[in-house]
Amino acid sequence: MDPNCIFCKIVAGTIPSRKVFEDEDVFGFDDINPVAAVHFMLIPKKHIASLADAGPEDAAVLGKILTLAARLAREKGSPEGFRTIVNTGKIGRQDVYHLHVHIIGGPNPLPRMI
Ligand code: DGP
Repeated sequence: MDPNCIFCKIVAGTIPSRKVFEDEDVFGFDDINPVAAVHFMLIPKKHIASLADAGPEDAAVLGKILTLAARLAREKGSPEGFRTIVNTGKIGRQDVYHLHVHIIGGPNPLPRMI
């Protein structure tokens, strides 16, 4: 845990969040500024600053996050698909430096970004 990291504090429960998932490795919670009807994030509990800082030892938790995404998106109201985004570093416009995967969806098709 990084005591200065807001997502570490969310995992620890010292900052409240709307939790959507938790196990020993992964925490999921709704984004505070949703951009669509469904918008939550999955994060490793371990503090990894960004995707650029993940190493081979983090492959299992990253795989777990990606395989959880579809199940949780379905449960949260996005059964017909969703978008995953991992903003990384300054160029990727990352704001919070604790690796997180955005899962964005809902009942309607999203605007095309790429
Ligand atoms: P980014 O680093 O740009 O990929 O996005 C960070 C996201 O984290 C942004 O969509 C807003 C969200 N966020 C920031 N602070 C909090 C918080 O305290 N609680 C929750 N639930 N979300 C937060």
